[in-house]
Amino acid sequence: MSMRVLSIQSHVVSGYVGNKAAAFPLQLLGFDVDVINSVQFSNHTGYGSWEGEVLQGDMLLKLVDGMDENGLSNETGHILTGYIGSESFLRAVVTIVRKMKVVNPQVRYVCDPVLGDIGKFYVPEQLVKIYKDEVVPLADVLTPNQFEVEQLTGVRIENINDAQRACGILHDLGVPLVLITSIIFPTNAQQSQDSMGVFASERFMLQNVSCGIETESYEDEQRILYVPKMPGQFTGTGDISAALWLALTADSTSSLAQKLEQLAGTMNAIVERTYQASLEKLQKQGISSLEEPKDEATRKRIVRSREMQLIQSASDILNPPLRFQATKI
Ligand code: PLP
Ligand code: PXL
Repeated sequence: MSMRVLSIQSHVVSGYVGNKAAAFPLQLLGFDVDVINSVQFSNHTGYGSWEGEVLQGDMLLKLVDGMDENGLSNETGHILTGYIGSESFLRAVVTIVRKMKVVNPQVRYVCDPVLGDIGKFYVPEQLVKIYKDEVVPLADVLTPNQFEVEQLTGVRIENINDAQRACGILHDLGVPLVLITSIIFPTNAQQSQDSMGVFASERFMLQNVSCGIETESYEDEQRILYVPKMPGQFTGTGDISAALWLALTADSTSSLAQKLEQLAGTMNAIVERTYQASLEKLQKQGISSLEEPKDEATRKRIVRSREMQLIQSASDILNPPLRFQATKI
């Protein structure tokens, strides 16, 4: 399989979200990354203020036309998309993915359907319908969080059965592999208060021949593991985990459980390192990390202290520490 990824995501000058979060781990793991910046901002929007420009859908199509003129998009093996803020840009992405899949049916589309997080949208709500009707059927791999799965399927996820059922609906829409990057079940004996579930579901199509008649059936394989939830809000974890999941699932030699364990091991190491670094930085600045910031400048310093320690985590990306065990459902 081609080791070239086309990653269409945000660029931030300072910090690690979007392409700044995805390109480094992919490159470290041996992928060539063709990078299209959907926005160029000074920093992520969690700071509350930023400057920069947004790429329009027609400009995205032009860039890919330019690649086509030089035969460059033929080499793409994987397309990765993350946060997309407008209908026109999402439609342009759909056009590009369709076109690339016609030229090369082997291209894998890994889609992080960024909509929002528990109870709130980051993007216009109209995008839900486009994701459901046009994007999900094109995706080979989908990496939603709990809120996004609920929006895309209409299933409220309160227990493992609900997660299974929701993934089944996404499989029915045409996506063979779903990773729910974080789930908090309201009640679950296996899940402690400060942990969250990471859930993977893969559908295998089976061809059966019986009495000369060919029929198709399927089998779903599902695995879950639980990781500790670090206190505080971190930005960019979803972007890093989608990139890592692209890399892990490009390799067909390991099992679904192993991939999930490697993903969670690396993510936990990165978030843990980020959390410790944040505590240290804030302590030096005389800010208690748990207190509600009294002013905007302090809040921005806290957000800054929580930028992902991505570069510092290179060895955990190359050699995922195995800290958690996935279980079969
Ligand atoms: N933190 C850890 C430890 C994880 O394993 C993952 C995903 O695998 C995430 C965070 C990503 O969570 P989210 O997509 O909600 O940012
Ligand atoms: O991590 C998602 C993301 C992507 N792009 C931009 C963002 C964020 C999160 O805040 O601000 C520009």
